[in-house]
Amino acid sequence: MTTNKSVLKWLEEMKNLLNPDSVVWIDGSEEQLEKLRAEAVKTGEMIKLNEEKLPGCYLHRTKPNDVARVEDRTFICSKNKENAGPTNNWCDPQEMYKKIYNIARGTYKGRTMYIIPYSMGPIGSKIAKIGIEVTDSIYVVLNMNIMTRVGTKVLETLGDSEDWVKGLHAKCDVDPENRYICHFPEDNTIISVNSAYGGNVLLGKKCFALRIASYQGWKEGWMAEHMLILGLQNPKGEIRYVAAAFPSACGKTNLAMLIPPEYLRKKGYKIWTVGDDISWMKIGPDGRLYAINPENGFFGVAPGTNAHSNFNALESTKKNTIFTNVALDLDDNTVWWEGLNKDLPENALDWKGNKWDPAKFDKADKTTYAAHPNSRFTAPAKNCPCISDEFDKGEGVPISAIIFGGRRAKCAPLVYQSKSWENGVFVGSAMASETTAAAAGAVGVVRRDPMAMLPFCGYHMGDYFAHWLEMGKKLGDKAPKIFNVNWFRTDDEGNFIWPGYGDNMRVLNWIVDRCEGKADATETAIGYIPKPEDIDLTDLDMDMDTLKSILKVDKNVWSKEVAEIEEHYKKFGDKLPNELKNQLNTLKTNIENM
Ligand code: OXD
Ligand code: MN
Repeated sequence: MTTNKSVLKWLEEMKNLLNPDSVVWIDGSEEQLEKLRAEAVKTGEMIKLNEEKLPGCYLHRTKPNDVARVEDRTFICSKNKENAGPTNNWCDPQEMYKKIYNIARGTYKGRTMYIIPYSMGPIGSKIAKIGIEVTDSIYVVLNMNIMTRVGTKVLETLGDSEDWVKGLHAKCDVDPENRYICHFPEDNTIISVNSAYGGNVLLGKKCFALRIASYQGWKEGWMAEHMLILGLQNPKGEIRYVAAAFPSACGKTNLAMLIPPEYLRKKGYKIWTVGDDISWMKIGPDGRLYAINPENGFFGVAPGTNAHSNFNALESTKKNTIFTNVALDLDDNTVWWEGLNKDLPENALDWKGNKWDPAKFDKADKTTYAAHPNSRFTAPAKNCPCISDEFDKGEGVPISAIIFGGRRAKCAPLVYQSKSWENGVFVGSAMASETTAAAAGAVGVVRRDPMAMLPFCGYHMGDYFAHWLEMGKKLGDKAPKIFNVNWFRTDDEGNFIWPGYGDNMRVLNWIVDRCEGKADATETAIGYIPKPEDIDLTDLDMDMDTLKSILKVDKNVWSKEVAEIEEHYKKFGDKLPNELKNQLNTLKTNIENM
């Protein structure tokens, strides 16, 4: 398939290490993929779903101990511990290579080694990069085929270049005690053992497109961010692009595929999806920031996805999709998950493959759920009814605004604009949210998650902040404006006040208007908030006072917030850029003077 010496040399090493019975190059042809699907069905690795209702769709179940990313077993193995920083687990690279090679050694015996050449980003794009993943899992091959661009063309594009990322995945015994997801940024290498769950084994996604790529971006002067990208089309047909970072499972996929409220649709407003999870951004020839979505599909959380919350995502899953850990409706061989609809299936298997009893279903008890709370769909992006024309083009889209956000019941207002790029970097660096089911561990705890990159930044986060500031200097007055949103303010009973979903379009419109100099704002201690009358409430059951309540910046809440940010910043020690220290001091003074 290739004469690239660096590729062949590494593959030889991998073969010697893993000892497979056979080796198969993934060429990307439908014929080969179809054979693999048939094999996976034969061995029970995948279940073929109803061909009429869900053509080309399959269900896969992971082991119950392997259902989410494992941050405590994820390592950044830079030569120098300091370079991994305070937010990553670190291990000396030589020690870690030794440890995981010992775990992986010989484990492909009796199995096939699949070699997947893949491109993150449209093949040949100047912003795209190439990786090669070896795996012993057909599920991984088929998911990678949806999530990235795979096959012969990728190798042709790579040619003799040594600029590619090595990825080794070995399923081993799926033993959680010996599970390691390791990144060697200085070697462009990823190794994942003892897992078969998407986020840990689809190495193009979090491992390459965020952890390794963030490091590459730092070294090469670009950015790899945990951001959706959307295009907002106005009635004149103009499209403005926005990138937005939210911690896992805060509704990124929903925002990326938003359907505007009817009265705005009638006027001609529309959202186009470029990406739902990751954005690679480079400064273009005109000095603006251009973004591509390096992925080719959506690895979305299934529970809660329905025709109201995300019609476009649901549509995307209707063909050629792989479902993981959802319930199987035996009546018609389709899938089901909590929140899909109100009709609990009478005759279904739960995500573990056991008979499910709808009578025992208790919303408050997740152990009674039919689908795992972090069950997923892997759907081709081209299935999405609102996929942008720009999605498959390599040039990227010019970004007008960057949005940060998180789940904050009481703190951040519905939306505010930072006062400058530096101030925006400060806002991103202090981001916080409640944890969700996307990562293993406690759910519902508030944690700081700078730029939503806490689990994904492949180097010292202090350096990462400095890189953001540096990018701002390069961009100058062409820099995107930076905003913060919070859809999750709650009332005293804990109910969400803002309706969210499609109605978030009302906030996006204000953001884009601000970028175009068309909307007014009120300066507050934390940034610019909208004049309440500038958030259009047409057709919404919300009065001005309620809107004002979620635009409010509360002195007591923010004094506490400042103290917490001070604590959070201590972690970064000397690496915390002075600009951010100054930003924090300014905020502190502003709040004191409120
Ligand atoms: C995801 C995440 O996208 O956990 O899966 O962020
Ligand atoms: Mn994500």
